[in-house]
Amino acid sequence: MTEFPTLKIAMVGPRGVGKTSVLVSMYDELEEELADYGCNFVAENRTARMLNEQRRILTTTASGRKLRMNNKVGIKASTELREYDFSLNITGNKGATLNLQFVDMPGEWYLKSDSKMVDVLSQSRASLWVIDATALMEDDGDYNSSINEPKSIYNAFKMAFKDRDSGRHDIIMVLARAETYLQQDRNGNNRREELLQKLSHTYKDHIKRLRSQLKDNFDDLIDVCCVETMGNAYFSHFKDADTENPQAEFILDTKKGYAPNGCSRPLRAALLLTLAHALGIAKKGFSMKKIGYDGKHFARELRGTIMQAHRRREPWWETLLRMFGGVPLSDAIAEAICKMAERIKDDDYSEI
Ligand SMILES: Nc1nc2c(ncn2[C@@H]2O[C@H](COP(=O)(O)OP(=O)(O)OP(=O)(O)O)[C@@H](O)[C@H]2O)c(=O)[nH]1
Ligand SMILES: [Mg+2]
Repeated sequence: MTEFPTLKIAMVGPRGVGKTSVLVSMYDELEEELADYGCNFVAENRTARMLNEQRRILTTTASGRKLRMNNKVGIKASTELREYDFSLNITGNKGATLNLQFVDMPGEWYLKSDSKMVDVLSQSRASLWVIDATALMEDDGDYNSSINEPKSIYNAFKMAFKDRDSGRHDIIMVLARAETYLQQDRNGNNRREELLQKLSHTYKDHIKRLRSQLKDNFDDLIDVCCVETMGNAYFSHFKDADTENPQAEFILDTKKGYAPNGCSRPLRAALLLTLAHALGIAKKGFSMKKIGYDGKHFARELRGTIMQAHRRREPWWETLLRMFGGVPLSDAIAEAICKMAERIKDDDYSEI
């Protein structure tokens, strides 16, 4: 049996935006969600140990009353490249699995255009570009450049893909620390649309340039989703606002504690986009937002395409068959994929 290449996903973003935290919370949510689909999402031993340790820190941080972004509390800044390995298979089947690897690098590497970072990015199938939502939204976005460093990230993508002439790379923009803007007020409204508009407005030039320079590697849409990594941290103010190092301060909801929400969205997007492209159903302009309008329709289309590929004995079918351990195809795979797609809600994704 030939090995299915690992699906490699790079975590992208400067220091302290929450890359490592997103990974921890994503695993916590996804493990549960995929179990509902009859799938196993398993962290390799080393990965599980690393995640457990980081989760412990995140949970302790979330139990305080206040949090200041100064790297004195909470998850420590990453100092080396770490690979987080997972596998995905159907419960009860010993067949081959889909292997996933998230590569988490120190944010600093993005600022100094580290060559290892460029290599990782260029070899990845997708990237989760983590953006601190509070830097975009608060104080007129004055600190967005220094906190989210859009220019450095743009340069990183440019360096990674300028010499690559084929192969897709999906970018999923992940708005982290977003709970302040997703909570509902008394009238049931939230500030999600405002947040998405701010993102669009602030990043449109960078995205436009990325698209025009790297058009063979990027589709015209980039997916966006919001995540709540701790789920209980609400923005209060910027401390030392007039210095070079403004630090956001958050009030934590102690009753709620660590309550991640929406963190499985980025991986769901990466998985479904990979499947959709591999199976050829993703036409130009395809995005998770489009799927989001009608998850059931997408599931049906995906199921039909899988069947056709199976009949024609195309390689992707073989891969999918192995991924789900040789279970009678139509039922098990279509079922898992349908459930995954149907779960997508209208407000899960947006596009830029
Ligand atoms: N307010 C708030 N803070 C969070 C949240 N999730 C994580 N943090 C805090 O943000 C800090 C930085 O997060 P990390 O995940 O280490 O950031 P990173 O992008 O991996 O940073 P580097 O490793 O330095 O590149 C941590 O100390 C966490 O305690 C959240 O949802 N809200
Ligand atoms: Mg980190």
